[in-house]
Amino acid sequence: MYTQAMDTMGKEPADGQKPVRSADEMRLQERFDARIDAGDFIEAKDWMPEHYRKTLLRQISQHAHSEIVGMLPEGNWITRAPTLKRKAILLAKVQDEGGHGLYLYAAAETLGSSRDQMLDALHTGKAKYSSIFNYPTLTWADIGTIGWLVDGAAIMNQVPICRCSYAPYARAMIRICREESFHQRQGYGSLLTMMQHGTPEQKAMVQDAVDRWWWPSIMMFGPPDDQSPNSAQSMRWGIKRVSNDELRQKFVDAAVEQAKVLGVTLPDPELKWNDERQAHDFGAIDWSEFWRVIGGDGPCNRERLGARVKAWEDGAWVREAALAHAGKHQTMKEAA
Ligand code: BYC
Repeated sequence: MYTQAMDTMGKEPADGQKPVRSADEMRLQERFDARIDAGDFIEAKDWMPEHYRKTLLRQISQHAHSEIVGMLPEGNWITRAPTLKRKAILLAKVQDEGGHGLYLYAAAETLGSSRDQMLDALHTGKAKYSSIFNYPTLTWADIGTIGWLVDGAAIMNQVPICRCSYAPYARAMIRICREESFHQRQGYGSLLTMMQHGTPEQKAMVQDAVDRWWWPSIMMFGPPDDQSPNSAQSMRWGIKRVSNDELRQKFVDAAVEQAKVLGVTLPDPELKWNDERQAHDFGAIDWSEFWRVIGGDGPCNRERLGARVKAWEDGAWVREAALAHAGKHQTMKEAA
């Protein structure tokens, strides 16, 4: 069985012992902490603690894998988009996701891991990718709903990462977030067209897609703060700027208003405005489902990973040909 739960990147040694550090290293650590406290950005060439480097590598590579695996459920609908306009938009969106993956792999490479190592971790089930892409896209309305809810959740989570303390990640995120807002709007626009001009069947299809994607979308922000082992340290280092629960709450509050305009019902009978908190209360999330999905046992985990591994194996001849071509040119240059 494929699992996403074996990633060891970014973890302290198993025996919990801290390595002995020299006086020089302690000075470097103090300087690093002072820079983080002052809100400075850290560049690839700067000294950084090993745990900071590994935490970033874990998060950025997981993020890159999510973009690449995220192409699969949407790519599945390119040939079946209802109009040429929608097909062109979806093609552009899926291509953007591939680009996001490449920016992020490049940012992760600055931390000392090769692309081959990261892809190997994905293909062997050691590295995680976002839980959300282990759910199936059953109808055309799923594509609009992914744009609205999944890209909407991604923007909510990723805008604060534009201020991440690690500069190469922050720079990649600025470009990604610009494109994500187009993705969110095209999804919402597509659903709005179906809800305002569609047949009763099309409207029901939108509601059904929202019913299936709502809970997995709010799980995307990760476990509750008190069950999030990485949050405290990542917040201290300025890798994460806003907590999982705070982002989830902001997303729910925004989505409630958007759902009203769309004319769909969010599938949570406990969702209601709380005047005291000035935020919406919402029902209990089924965290056992979340842990099961990230543990490798979601509806499409095997299919998604199988598709990535197959694409990698089928593309071997392209990589070999590109290397042979580059080698030939190098030899010709040297001979000239
Ligand atoms: N799915 O301590 P926590 C997109 C893991 S791309 C799977 O809170 P952290 C898009 C977590 O890794 C969306 N695993 O962790 C693409 C940790 O396990 P490990 C991707 C999850 O890192 C194409 C454990 O649970 N976005 O939207 O502080 C088309 C405990 O969690 C998830 C990013 O990657 C999850 N949802 O916080 C359309 C954004 N949540 O590694 C759209 C960057 C948690 O300790 N990443 N886990 O074994 C982040 O902001 C953070 O990594 C997270 C998790 C908020 C996701």
